[in-house]
Amino acid sequence: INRRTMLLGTGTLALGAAFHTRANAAEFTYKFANNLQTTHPLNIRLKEATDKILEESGGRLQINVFPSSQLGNDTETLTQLRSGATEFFSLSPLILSTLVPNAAISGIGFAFPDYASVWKAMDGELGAYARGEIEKKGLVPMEKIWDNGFRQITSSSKVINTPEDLSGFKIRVPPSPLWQSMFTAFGAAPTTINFAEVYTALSTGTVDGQENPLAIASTAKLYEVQKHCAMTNHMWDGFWFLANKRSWEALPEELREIVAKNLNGKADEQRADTAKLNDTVREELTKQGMAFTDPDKAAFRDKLKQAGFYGEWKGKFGDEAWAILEKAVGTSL
Ligand code: X2X
Repeated sequence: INRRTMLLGTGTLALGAAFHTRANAAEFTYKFANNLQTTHPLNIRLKEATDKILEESGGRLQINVFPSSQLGNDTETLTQLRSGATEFFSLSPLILSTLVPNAAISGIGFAFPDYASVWKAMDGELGAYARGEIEKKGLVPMEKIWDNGFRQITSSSKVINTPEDLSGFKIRVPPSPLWQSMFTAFGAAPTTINFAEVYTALSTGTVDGQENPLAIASTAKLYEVQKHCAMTNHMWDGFWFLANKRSWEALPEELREIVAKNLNGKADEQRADTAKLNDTVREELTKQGMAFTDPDKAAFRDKLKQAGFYGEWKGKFGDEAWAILEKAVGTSL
């Protein structure tokens, strides 16, 4: 008896415990990474969607959300998504362009005049084109892109009113050739920094400014380290919801349907929340001490034209992609 029985007993207990845990755990436990704070509409609506997915799957699929770049910065997380270490990730089309070059086409400066034209394009032919490019690289994009917003330029000291004010301006841009190119065309001095490191870079003075929609200036508390904001609306940006292909295909069809239904289904509410926040939060930021300017946007667009920005990117994206963009926005760029 003794030793042998005791070991056997312990073994049985351990097995029993493992079995018990198994019975309560989901059949699939996946991670969803993103770079935004929990207070941003993307995370609020994403939490609602993943709660619904758990419920509607009868507890079979649990998607745990990791906000604020908890699993790594965007560049690192894209690598994890490709290997399957992270199953889901929401990413700007422009950062995704480091893997899928033509995904960046929706981020061309001043392409969209308003949200109506954005959603028409992204839920239409332009979005379908981008998703096709993403699929070719072995990632699975959800049908609906979520909103980040129209981007504005903030600065720690300098007031920005004209494109000339950007001359030599040390500005952070996300890791993407298109962003680097746009701010080089403006005459600024852009530095590539992942969003996870932006607050620190601004507070230590590595860079003097950054550009993001107001919803992010607010939820990421950039007003603590930035003084001025120029409402340039220089481009629109969103978040593709991406899945690792093997992880996606490992889900039975009925679970894939539940995921797609809920992630796509929450997009409209998230877009409405974000647009509203981008619209209303200026007053809040003013109270926090930020000073706003409303520059002539046409001057900034002209600066890009003169610098050859549009011609250069038309060449890079190719005539086919450029034609889809121009058709979507209804003008020649
Ligand atoms: O990195 C940024 O600035 C952000 C949060 O807007 C993106 O994800 C592109």
